Amino acid sequence: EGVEPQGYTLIKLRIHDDHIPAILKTHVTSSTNGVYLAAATLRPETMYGQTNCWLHPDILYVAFETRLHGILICTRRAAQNMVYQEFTHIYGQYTILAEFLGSELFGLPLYAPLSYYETVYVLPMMTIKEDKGTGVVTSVPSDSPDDYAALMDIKNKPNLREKYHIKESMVLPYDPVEIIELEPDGRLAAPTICNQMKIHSQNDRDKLLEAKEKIYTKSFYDGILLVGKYANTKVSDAKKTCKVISRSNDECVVALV
Ligand code: A2H
Repeated sequence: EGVEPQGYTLIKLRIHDDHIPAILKTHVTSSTNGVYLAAATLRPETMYGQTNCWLHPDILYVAFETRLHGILICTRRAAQNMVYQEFTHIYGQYTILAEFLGSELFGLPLYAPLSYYETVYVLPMMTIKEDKGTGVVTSVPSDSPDDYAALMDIKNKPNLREKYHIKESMVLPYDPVEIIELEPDGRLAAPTICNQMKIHSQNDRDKLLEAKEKIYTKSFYDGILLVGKYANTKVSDAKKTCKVISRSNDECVVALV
């Protein structure tokens, strides 16, 4: 797991222009189409429920210029995979414009496409794997037990916030958004299952694995979307359409990473 490239939807979370890191600013011209964190997801239909973006503090991320998608930030491994999928001007070639540890990007404000929240922030998640996806994860705590547990950690632990210079205002106002109805778990499947199973933190690995298995397939086959263009359709049906939309939409793109 995690070594072979897999087809994910990449969600482009745009860094607010006035917060673009200084060392990237010199590369941003009027023709640059924004600077984005490229998050890999298997659940693009949950974009409405994004509350933040996760990076691992100690993973190294690179920024590189693409042909159609502005400057993207992700792991070097993921960038290398994209270079062979016509993401860059010259097939197989790319230039790294800057490198960052995840911890250097914490607290940056982002626009997350379709999210209920106008601005979301970059926050730390300790369980991100370097060799999976892009190393960037968009957080949907309503439907992902991992995201919910990590959000509870950063909300409930002032020491963790202090360590990474995260302000209260970047986490406390952000609550899970009701986006999918799942009987009998209701409209917040991940918080419900985490509370039932007494999952207290992102470090409860075994329990989280069990929680994910319990709701993941169920959400796909039985979940009903509550919001957006596909409100009142089943997740499994909306997903087919979402995939097609992603390809023509400048907010996300499908890639093997
Ligand atoms: B999913 P698979 Cl709402 N390290 O997106 C840890 N986790 C990562 C990752 C990495 N490097 N890259 C991606 N992921 C997460 C949404 C979501 C996801 C929901 C519900 C379940 C879910 C919002 N986060 O995944 O091992 C991303 O979280 C449960 C399987 O390739 C991505 O999709 O199967 C998922 O794990 C990919 O995991």
